[in-house]
Amino acid sequence: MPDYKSEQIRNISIIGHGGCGKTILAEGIMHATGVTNRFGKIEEGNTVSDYHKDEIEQQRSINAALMNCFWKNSSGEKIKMNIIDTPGFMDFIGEVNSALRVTDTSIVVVDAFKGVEVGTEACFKYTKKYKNNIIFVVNKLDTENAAFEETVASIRESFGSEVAVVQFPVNHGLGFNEVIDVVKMKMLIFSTDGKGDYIIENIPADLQDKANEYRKKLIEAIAEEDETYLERFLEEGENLTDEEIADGLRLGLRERKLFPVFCSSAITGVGIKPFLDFISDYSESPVDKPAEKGHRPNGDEVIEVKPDVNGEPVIFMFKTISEKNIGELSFFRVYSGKITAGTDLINEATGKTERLAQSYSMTGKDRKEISEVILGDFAGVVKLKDTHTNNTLCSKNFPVVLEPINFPGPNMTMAITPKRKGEEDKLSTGLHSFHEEDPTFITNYDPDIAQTLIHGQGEIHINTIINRMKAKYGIEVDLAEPKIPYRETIKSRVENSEFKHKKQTGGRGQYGHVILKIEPQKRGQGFEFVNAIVGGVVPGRFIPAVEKGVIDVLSTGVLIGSKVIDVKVTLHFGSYHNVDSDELSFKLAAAQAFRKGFKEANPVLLEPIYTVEIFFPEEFMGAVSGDVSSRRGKILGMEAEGRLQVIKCTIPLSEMNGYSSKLRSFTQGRGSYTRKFSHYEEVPKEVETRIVAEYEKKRAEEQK
Ligand SMILES: Nc1nc2c(ncn2[C@@H]2O[C@H](COP(=O)(O)OP(=O)(O)O)[C@@H](O)[C@H]2O)c(=O)[nH]1
Ligand SMILES: [Mg+2]
Repeated sequence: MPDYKSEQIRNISIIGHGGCGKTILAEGIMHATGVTNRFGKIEEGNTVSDYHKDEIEQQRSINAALMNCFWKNSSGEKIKMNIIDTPGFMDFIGEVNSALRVTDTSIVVVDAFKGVEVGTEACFKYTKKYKNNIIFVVNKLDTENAAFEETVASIRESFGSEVAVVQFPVNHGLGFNEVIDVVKMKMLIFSTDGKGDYIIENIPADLQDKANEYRKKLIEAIAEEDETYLERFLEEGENLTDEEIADGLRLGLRERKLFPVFCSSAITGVGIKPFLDFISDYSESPVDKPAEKGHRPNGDEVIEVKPDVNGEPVIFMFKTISEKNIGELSFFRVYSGKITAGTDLINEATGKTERLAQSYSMTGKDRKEISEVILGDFAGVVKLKDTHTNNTLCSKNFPVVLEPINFPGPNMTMAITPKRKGEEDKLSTGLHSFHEEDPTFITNYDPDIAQTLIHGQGEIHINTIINRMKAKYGIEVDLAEPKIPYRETIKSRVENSEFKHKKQTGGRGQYGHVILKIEPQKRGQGFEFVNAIVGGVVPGRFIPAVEKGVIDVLSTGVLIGSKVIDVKVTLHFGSYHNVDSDELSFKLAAAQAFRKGFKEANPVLLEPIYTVEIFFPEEFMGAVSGDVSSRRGKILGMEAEGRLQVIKCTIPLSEMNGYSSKLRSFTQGRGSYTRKFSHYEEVPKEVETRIVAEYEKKRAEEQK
């Protein structure tokens, strides 16, 4: 049994734009709380969280990393902290999503020079959905150009008046080690050896006014949270008691009415301990959380899963990783009851029973066996039969499926083939296992274009997968833009398209003769075959062969080998030979007659058109809309959504190559888009001519 209770657990995610210092902050926390004796460095590839080979090589986080440590709150009670360090790069936003889904408090790290960045906003957006308590940490205050006030201004501009400074730096810039705490109204002087220790002194006289000013603002922010505070504030001015301030901080944090701002230099350990104190004292424990929402496995009726330490066990799988010598490792949070070694649970996604033989407490790549996982706690478990990210496992007495993590849809699609023939199956196995680890990576085989496709968040995401494929499975691959699923159809009618298939070679000959009427159908009406033969000029037994002959051409195409759609074919005349006619002859005759008639019937190419919604800051309007036009796009509407502009338009799929990277690059990373198949439309003549010419050239080369 662990020596802490669920009330003593804090589940924390560290989020923010790439490079603001999240991983080092996590490292600093591990060091300051005594988990590690050595302070890892990004450049040396030895941090607790970035331990995967690709993370060390790229010097950035790719996977959310789990770790834990112990701290004490102001009453001397032990606090267990489960911490998830998340990657900041937009391509790995799925990892941020999973982390926010299962943590109660988020530390939002902001670079003291750069202020709020694209990634800060992108991550913060998800904290609203999962209602995390928020703490801002202005990091890298030890850098020469660190600008605290400007950074706070940018935080307030992006995230609102709830932002309240609880600390400000005294000597930010090189050598930074002093901070004024405006809750305690003291000055904290830190050691800079990474251990995070500090001594407390009185606020120097020359900083007293500034401290009073910040304290006043903090108290105003607290007063605004709640009627009772406001009344007290109006009566007493800034003289709320310490207790009232503490209650106000607690309430503000939980109700997201107060986003306190802390100071740090993660790399020297400065500032870390005070915000650990703050989280320990004020932020929500798992038992403070409202009930989780779920539903019965076979119904929609909402069921509440209360954070009950004695409840039936319910756990939620938030991440799966595949480790070299261990195999699959799944991380879960307990949402009701507790888990002991050997607990049998049902995976409601598959209906299968899973035995949780051994659970582990995780810190980076290190794991420690634990005998019991209590309500609210995190743990890892190895080799479950059939359990993946987003699955709920529960006791058979209380079947429930918890709300899944809502992963963002893909932004980029590529066709993938192994470089070496014969590795197709191995490649497919690998791709599917990557999907289990990372649900934002998707793979499928598209029979329409006969290609295996992979979908991801962007170029870096896809490249990461490709590199892993090589490292883990030894498979090298080629990537290509997916083929466009063009369609072929006709615009006018041909009354008589005739073909006589006749062969006289020695013994029995071949004879089939048909006349077809070929006409266009309305879009979406599909293919129709009509038998209008009278007087048995084509005997009934050959009619199916005629239809088959036409259908074969529908799938192989006439112009560029794409599917033919929306045509009506009527067989209305023909002839046969008593001895030589057979099914094959009629099939060949019908195929030829159809091909010939199709070419005469004003054939056209159709291309898939997507509805696209593009989100971006106003200042990029010219660039975004100009780019849409250059892609043969048609703008359907524009509107403002919050601080962003939205363009709704249609764009042909064939014009969307590499769109996600391009949009990011000309909106400085701030643009994003979603797309959805809409309909098929005729390809403009000049484009069609080019496509047909390319197709014919390629065929000619293949036949050489
Ligand atoms: N000077 C300074 N550098 C820092 C600090 N925190 C992180 N860094 C450096 O900033 C870079 C990015 O840090 P990292 O923790 O990987 O950022 P992440 O992408 O947010 O995880 C690394 O080179 C770190 O050593 C800090 O407080 N001060
Ligand atoms: Mg990192």
